[in-house]
Amino acid sequence: MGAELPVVFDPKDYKSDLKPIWCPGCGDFGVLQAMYRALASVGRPPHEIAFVSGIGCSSRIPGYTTAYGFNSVHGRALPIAQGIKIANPDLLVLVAGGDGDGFSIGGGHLPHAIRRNLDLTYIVMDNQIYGLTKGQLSPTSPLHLKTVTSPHGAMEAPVNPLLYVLAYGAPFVAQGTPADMAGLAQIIEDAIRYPGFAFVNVQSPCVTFGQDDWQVKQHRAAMKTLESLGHNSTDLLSAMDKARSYGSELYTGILYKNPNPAPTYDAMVRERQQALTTGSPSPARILDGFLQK
Ligand SMILES: Cc1ncc(C[n+]2csc(CCOP(=O)(O)OP(=O)(O)O)c2C)c(N)n1
Ligand code: SF4
Repeated sequence: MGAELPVVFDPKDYKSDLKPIWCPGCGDFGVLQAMYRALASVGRPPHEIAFVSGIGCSSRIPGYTTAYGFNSVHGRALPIAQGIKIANPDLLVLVAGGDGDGFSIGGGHLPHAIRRNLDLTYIVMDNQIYGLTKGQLSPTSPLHLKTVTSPHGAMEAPVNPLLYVLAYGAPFVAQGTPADMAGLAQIIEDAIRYPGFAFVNVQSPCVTFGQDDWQVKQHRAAMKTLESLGHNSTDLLSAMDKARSYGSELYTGILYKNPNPAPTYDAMVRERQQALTTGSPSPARILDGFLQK
């Protein structure tokens, strides 16, 4: 008998029959393409992948893949994904959604997912606006931005997602843009391969309600790859320094990658389950104990 040939996947193996209904030119199209490429490079079959999202334009993304998908509840993608990973740690679990979903209504879940350090990849399509509900302010909208809910300009300073997740101890933090598809696919692949909580902030422009001067064309001109700057992604303080420029600089690549990954929560749960069941009496013996007079 000959040796079994390794299964090689193609990006189109992850593409579902559902046609995306995003507005033409939406940045999320590029994120989806980068995702297909990353998944093909990682090479896990679609039936071994669970893709969870919240609610929003960006949260439609799981439906456009052949992986198991759950387009869940606004702001609740992370708790659901954590439950799935703990129940079935063998699954590759991906989480995606918008900046509103992740940093506003779902913002309270993020620190806890980070401190538990489950082996998840969380991709936020950060368009600095609420797209699905037609252009309200989001937590990452820049100060003074005029929207339907801020006709005279936003009065709140934006959340800085990169600094926020670094401060909470995320072991893998990166940023990308669909303006650099190859770079984004590589970032997503690296995030998936990282054994722990990996966060990817994707600057994904909303062509319909987003800022006219912050679209893919402007990203292409503004982006600076961290690699070309000689950034050391194992240096947390340097990563925080770069993260401080969120909103004024577009750094792409891996900001931080902890070189000594900590044990993941899912691995610890599995270990504890094994420890508690090894050498324990069988259920039949336990039942016998109750039945004895
Ligand atoms: C509990 C709940 N509150 C509010 C909404 C309404 N809602 C749906 S999507 C959304 C925000 C969408 O913005 P974002 O998460 O940034 O995603 P985008 O559409 O921009 O990709 C809101 C407020 C909802 N569906 N459920
Ligand atoms: S409203 Fe914005 S985020 Fe939603 S599909 Fe259209 S361009 Fe994309």
